[in-house]
Amino acid sequence: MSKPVLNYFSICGRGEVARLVAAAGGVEFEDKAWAPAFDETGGWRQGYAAIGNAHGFPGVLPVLEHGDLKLFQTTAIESYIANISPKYSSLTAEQKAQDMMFQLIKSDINGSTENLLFKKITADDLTATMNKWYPIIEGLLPESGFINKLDYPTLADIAMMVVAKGCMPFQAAPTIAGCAPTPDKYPKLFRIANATAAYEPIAKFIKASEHQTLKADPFGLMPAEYKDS
Ligand SMILES: N[C@@H](CCC(=O)N[C@@H](CS)C(=O)NCC(=O)O)C(=O)O
Repeated sequence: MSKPVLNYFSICGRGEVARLVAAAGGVEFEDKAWAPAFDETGGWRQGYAAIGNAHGFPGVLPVLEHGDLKLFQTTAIESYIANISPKYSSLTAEQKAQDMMFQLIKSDINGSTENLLFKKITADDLTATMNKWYPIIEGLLPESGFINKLDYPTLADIAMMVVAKGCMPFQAAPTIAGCAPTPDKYPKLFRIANATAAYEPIAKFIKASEHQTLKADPFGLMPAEYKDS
């Protein structure tokens, strides 16, 4: 069968976990990035809605196309890619459920952080939300190793890496709001994020990524040192 095609904007957002799990799981895919993601007004550059609409979906991204299978909804796409990977398809029900729990934590955080960037909530609102999320995540993470106790990262670790390292909206919004997490305060989150980013297939993918989507910062919201963090 042909390679899966992932349609998403050329930023981190709801596309990066799918990209990284494909890389980690050895699933060859086409990373069809809508670039530039934004127009000069700061809104999404128009035209992308036709991709989902063509399959009867709402006009949102990500959309995955793989032969006859068309999917929207981020979590479904992430899990599908993991499940067609030889590396992840044999995970136990417990491991898959654990992965999905962290995928959905990431998804909730995506919603709150983008709400600040789209000015739907205030910096104080986001700070209150994130000051609950970061300690909860820290409390759930293991002292050593990856979340599913394998010697390689799974979707859960990748989702936490994106929360800790992804620019838009995961780090950009907390940075604006003044509530960005630090390794001092949340050592387990950053340990897992760093170990996941260092996993060879992931490190290789990030290095080669055409639009550097993980850390893409189209509005220049992040401090200079962020790129090397
Ligand atoms: N529930 C969907 C939401 C998708 C979504 O809202 N995507 C955003 C980008 S992160 C989008 O396409 N926004 C453009 C729009 O709403 O017109 C999912 O989880 O994939």
